[in-house]
Amino acid sequence: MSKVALLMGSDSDFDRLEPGVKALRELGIECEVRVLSAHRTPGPLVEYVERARERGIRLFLCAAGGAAHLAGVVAAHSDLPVLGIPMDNPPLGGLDSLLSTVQMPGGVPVATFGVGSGGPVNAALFAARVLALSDPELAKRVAAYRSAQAESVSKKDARLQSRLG
Ligand code: RP5
Repeated sequence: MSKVALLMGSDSDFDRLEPGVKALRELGIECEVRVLSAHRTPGPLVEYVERARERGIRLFLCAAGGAAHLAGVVAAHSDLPVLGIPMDNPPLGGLDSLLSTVQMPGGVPVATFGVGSGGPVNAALFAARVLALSDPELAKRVAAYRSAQAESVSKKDARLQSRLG
């Protein structure tokens, strides 16, 4: 079974990443969740990344804040796709993380997601869509997720209409 790895630079990132973990679980995607830092644990990070493919990892989701080098370092040590999630930390609110993650030099790709609550969920859904290209059962679950989301928005619209009279 294909797996993804969700790496974060600190456990202080986890609460904001949990919706992404929830989306992966809802879609039945196995996920290894680890705290591994490009700066604080560079050795264990590289060791983990270099052994990931043989354990069935197919994509990395990498979340970090501030001088966010996690996704870039992972992409430098692996040929697997890397999805970067910039964390919206104080004092700069995530612009620092966004630029550190997105502005990679040519040759070392990191697909970077948005700052804020959409980022972790969208990274999870993007990972699901990539894996679904070669997994028809997952493709059905991805389609069902999108339909359920549309239905939930329609219900919200109906509630708003009745509230407005
Ligand atoms: C980054 O530094 C982490 O990803 C986190 O967003 C930030 C702060 O980490 P802590 O000081 O809270 O451990 O590497």
